[in-house]
Amino acid sequence: MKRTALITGATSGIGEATARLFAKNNINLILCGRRKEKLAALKNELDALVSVKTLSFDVGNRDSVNKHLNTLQGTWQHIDILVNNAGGAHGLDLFVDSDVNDWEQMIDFNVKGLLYVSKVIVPWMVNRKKGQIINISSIAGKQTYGKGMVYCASKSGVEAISKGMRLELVPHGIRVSNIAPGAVETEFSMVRFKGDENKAKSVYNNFDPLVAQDIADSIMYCVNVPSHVQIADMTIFPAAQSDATTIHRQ
Ligand code: 8X3
Repeated sequence: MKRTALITGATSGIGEATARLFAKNNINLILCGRRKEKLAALKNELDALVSVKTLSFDVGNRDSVNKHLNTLQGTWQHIDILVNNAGGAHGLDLFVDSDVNDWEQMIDFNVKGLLYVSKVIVPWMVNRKKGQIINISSIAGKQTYGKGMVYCASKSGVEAISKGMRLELVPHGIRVSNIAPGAVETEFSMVRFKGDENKAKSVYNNFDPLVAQDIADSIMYCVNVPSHVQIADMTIFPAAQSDATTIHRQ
């Protein structure tokens, strides 16, 4: 039987690449994101392969999350795979110089948004006694770096949530995978640097960064392992990276 996946942050980067890969692998899709036109374009592209539903909302807005996810009825509630991917970094500044609005966004999206979405979907998985949750964390969740304190804190939060979910959900037949990428060239740095293209590009200068497809492939691996296997944690770097702040550029 075809599985169904719900992906947050499906309009770009890792979420979009995962949507395409899941469709190719015959997994029905519920695509969530803020940009309606991008969701519609993706649905249009993937409709020929699988059933696709789109929901446009902001994961950081609890009422909106509840309202939109609760429009899912019948078999659309039979979600086999939840990919908690929405989130991002805002700013790269010393704490004393950082903007409180940036903190709020990172905590609202990366931590609270993931929790709001999961609060609706997980009970449906518990009822069916099956499901897989893939939480997209970051190397920043495992290693704190200067100027990234709040982003790192938000991703440490994701790491803690993945561990907590696993403790509570394994008895219900639900597997939880935490994926922590290093440097992936997506819109990530454009968002972090608020549209400053030069700054964003310089993050990926003089080495081969990961691309969204690399992480989509890892997610695909996690959801394709046999049912007795649970990938608890994956950290994925480009070949040139050795920790959060060490990249061999040439
Ligand atoms: C993205 C990786 O190293 O910029 O989460 O924090 S990093």
